[in-house]
Amino acid sequence: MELFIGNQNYSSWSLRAWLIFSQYNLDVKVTKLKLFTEDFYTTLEDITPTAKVPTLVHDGVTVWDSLAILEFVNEQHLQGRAWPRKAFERAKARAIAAEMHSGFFDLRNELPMNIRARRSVELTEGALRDIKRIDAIWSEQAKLYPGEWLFGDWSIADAMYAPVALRFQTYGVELSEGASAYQQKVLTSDSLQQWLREASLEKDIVEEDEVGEAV
Ligand SMILES: N[C@@H](CCC(=O)N[C@@H](CS)C(=O)NCC(=O)O)C(=O)O
Repeated sequence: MELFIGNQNYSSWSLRAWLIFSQYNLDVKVTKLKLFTEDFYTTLEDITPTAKVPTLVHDGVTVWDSLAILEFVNEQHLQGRAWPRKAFERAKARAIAAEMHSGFFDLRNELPMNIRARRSVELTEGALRDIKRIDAIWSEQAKLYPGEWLFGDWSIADAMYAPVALRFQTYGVELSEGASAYQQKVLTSDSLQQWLREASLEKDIVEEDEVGEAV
C-alpha cells in the first residue's frame, strides 16, 4: 500500500487517513508531497482524478478520499474493527464522522490546521456554532466513555476529529471539561505525537493557511 499525503503541518485530510495505519501498526509506504507545488500536481495527475491528498494506491486500486481510505483499510485489513461493534453505536459513530466530513465549513475555513502556529482569530457566528457542536459531541461521548476514545476503542470517528483537536490548540479555543479531556487524549496519543514530530521537521509555508495574529 502507498499513501500519498501533503505537508504534515497543514494537511488535515492526510492526517485523518494516515492515523488508521499508525493506530493499527499497518505497513504502508508514505509519500509526502508539498501542497500546491508543481511536483504535487505532476505526481498525482496519473494517480488520482482529483489531484488531492490523501490518496491510497493498493494492488492497482486507487482510493482518493480520506473517509473512503479509512473505510477501505478497515474492510481490507481490520475486519471492521475500526467502527464500534454494536450496530446503534456504529450508526452514531458514522453520523459523527460524516458530520465532520461533510460539514463544519466555517470552522474549516476560519481555523485551518497549522500545527506549529499559536494564533488568535476573530471568529464568525458560524465558526462559533461549529465549535459549540463539536464540544457537545466530544462532551457527550466523554460522559459515556470517560478518558477513552469517542466510542471507547479508537474508531474512524476519532480519526475524523484529530485535526480539530490540533486546530483548537493552535487557536487557543476553550472547551468544556469533557471535551478538553478528549482533546488532551488525542494530542498525547502515540500516533499524534509521531505525526507532530514529523510535522515539526517541515519548513514550508502555505500562505493561505497562515491566518490570525501570533500570540
Ligand atoms: N474530501 C477530500 C478532501 C481532500 C483535500 O481537500 N485535500 C487537500 C489537502 S488537506 C488537497 O489535496 N489540496 C490540494 C488542492 O486542492 O489542490 C478528502 O476527504 O480526502
